[in-house]
Amino acid sequence: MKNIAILGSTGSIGRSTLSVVRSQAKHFRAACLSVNSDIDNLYKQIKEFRPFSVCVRDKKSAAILAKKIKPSIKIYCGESGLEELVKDKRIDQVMFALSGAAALRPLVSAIKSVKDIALANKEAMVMAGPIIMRLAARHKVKILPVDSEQSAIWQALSGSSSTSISSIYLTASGGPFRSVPKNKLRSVTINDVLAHPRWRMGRKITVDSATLMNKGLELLEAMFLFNVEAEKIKVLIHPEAIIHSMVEFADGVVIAQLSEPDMRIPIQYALSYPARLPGSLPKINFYGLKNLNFGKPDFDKFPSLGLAYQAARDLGSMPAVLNAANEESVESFLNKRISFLDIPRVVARVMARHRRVSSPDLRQVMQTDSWAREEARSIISSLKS
Ligand code: MN3
Repeated sequence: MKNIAILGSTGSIGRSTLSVVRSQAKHFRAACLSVNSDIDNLYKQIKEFRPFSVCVRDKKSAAILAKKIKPSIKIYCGESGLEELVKDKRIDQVMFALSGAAALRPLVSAIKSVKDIALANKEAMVMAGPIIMRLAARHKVKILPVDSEQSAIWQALSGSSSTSISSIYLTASGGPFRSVPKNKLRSVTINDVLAHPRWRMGRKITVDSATLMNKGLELLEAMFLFNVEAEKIKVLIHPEAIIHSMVEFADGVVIAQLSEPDMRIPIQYALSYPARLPGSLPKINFYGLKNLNFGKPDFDKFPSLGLAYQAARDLGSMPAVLNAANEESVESFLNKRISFLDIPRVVARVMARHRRVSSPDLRQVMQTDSWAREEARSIISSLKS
């Protein structure tokens, strides 16, 4: 029985993780839960899963929750609360299902407390990949990828050394605007963006999927997780989302990972690794599959992808700038303060203004993150007026 802490338990990945825990109750227990603001659903989850501890955003939410649940369940609050929660000796593995840069400090804390990591959050790895990987190696902690593409690459590699890789094909569904002409993108609305063809996800990642920044973040994440340079990672549009990524080795052999597009599959493997558990997850019906299509991404239509490649060549503090400027722009787009096409414009301008630090430590990464957010906000307010 593995005790799992699930950070971000009411989000899309969090709920899928709890669904895996529910269906594999002999193997996993939801030992700790955390949410940002969804106290009502957290309360329902507490009643069903009876965790040791939970974490909420602030003292006010903690006080509301404390009146409703048993005093034996410890309540933490805020980012510092998450840093404390993950230290609990009873926890075996921490699922990072929360989105955004807020995952970075709790991730560092979990690694230092020698907890294996199931990583669905991309932003922390994009910001501080080399620091996280060094820290994990030092503490002998496994970082098990949950994102379907990273899980696919990890499974395709299954122990092969990164020196034998000739290319990684990072597959992309292409998002909701794959077949929409470029001149129509000017007028897209939040509702157009949130109608993703293949995956139901949180709002931030859904916008990132529409701009293809999601693939850009995955490019950076894959570089750090698997120690591969940007030039070897190719984005491949694959609308059916059946192949979740592939590795081509030096001898020309390609190993792909295929499964139904259902996040419970990579989530369960990150929790059960190295075992593969039988269960009721959906399986591919190859006899019903007519076509698998592949194509090149359109860098002209989706400038965010080119910006991510630029950050991937620059490295140092640049990926943290890309991430922070993108998070701020997406937030502003969701609040209807900027247009869809403004998102990459803002990111490009913040990157152009950045004076890169070549190998930043954690403190410099955090400083870069705050600097880039301030720059993005000031550019956004100048765009508006
Ligand atoms: Mn993905």
